[in-house]
Amino acid sequence: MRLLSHIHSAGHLSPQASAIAEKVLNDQRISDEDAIYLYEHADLPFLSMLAHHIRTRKHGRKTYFNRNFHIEPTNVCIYTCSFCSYSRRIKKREDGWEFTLDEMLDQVKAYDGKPVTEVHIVGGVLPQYNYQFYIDLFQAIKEHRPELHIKALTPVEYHYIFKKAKVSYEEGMKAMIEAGLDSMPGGGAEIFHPEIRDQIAGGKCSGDEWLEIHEISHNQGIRTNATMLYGHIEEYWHRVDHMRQLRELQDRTGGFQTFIPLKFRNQNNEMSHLPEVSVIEDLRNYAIARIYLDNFDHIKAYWPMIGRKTAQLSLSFGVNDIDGTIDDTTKIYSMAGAEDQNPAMSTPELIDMVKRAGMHPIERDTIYNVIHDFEVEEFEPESVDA
Ligand code: V47
Ligand code: SF4
Repeated sequence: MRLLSHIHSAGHLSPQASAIAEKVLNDQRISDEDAIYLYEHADLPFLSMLAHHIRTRKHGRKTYFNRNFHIEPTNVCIYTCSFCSYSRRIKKREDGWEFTLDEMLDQVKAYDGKPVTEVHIVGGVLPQYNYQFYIDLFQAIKEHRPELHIKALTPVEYHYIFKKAKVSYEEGMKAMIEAGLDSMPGGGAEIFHPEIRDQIAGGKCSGDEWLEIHEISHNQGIRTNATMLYGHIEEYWHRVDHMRQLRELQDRTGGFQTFIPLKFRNQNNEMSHLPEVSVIEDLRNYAIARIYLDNFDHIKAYWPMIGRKTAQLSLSFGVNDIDGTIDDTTKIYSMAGAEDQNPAMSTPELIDMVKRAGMHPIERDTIYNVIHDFEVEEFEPESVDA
């Protein structure tokens, strides 16, 4: 309770803010109204204190990253999400790419002998990338490198390919897992509420369908992530509604690992007229997510999207994961105007970034097993590839 009296003495807290602080310090869940109050009224120091308290209670100073690379099968897409800077509509595909299965396998083979632990596969939706294609791809990757963790596709792709193949979500997810799928990334969530989703998500799966496919995946034993695309046309209550649905699903299954807020970037898309939110708003959003999502273990700042400096700052606002090395294998954010046009960070750079923020760097695998603890180990270039 010393922190509570410190918080009180730091300024005049409103009765609502004081009641929220008491809940957090007593390890109690905050309500939707509390979260909306925080979005509308709470200042940065107050949010930092509460979020950092929770992050420290859960993880101490531990900050996780992994060694990963992405495969983006295509940047052509049948959907028309208005925030997407990446997809080339079917009709104008001059600068579009469509990799074959063999080309994707070659991208995996390029990492032979390198200590990556995860391949993250996500891209546009096209008819030729169908149910059988992904089964064959996952099997081929596992045949080549069985220990490489496959984190692939989102309910956007699964909903589309399962409908076309006329298989149920249950049957489809079971087949994908049997073929080698190890976990699902958090993409495609955007904002669940139809009032916003119908305006931005270009006809892809609904919020309910997204949640259902994650629930089925959890019930079939794989872990998944969740994202929220914020800072465009949504209001604060839409963000809280989105996080409430994630928190409720997590209460039922416990299958989510990490929540990843994704800041809307406004270059080269149909919503370019909207300004991007400030860094202050990014930090407030990370902190409120950490405070509200009490049943999520991890909050991730995805550095290729948010930028290295904000990712470093976010570690004092509830964030305890900064994704991975990436190795310049994703184009989604550089095309949307993120600072890093060729996103790649070496392991020493990630370690340095975390240490300079006063935190404790840990290399993890996708499901948070510790691979290297860089507080107790020195980084050894000859034993581990940068
Ligand atoms: O669903 C697309 C977002 C997501 C823009 O699970 C945009 O570990 C901002 O989900 N501005 C895909 N965001 C990426 C994703 C992801 C990334 C890293 C790690 C994980 C994980 C998941 O990217 C899409 C969409 O919400 N997005 N365009 C844009 N202009
Ligand atoms: Fe297609 Fe995904 Fe872009 Fe939407 S966000 S248009 S589903 S690639």
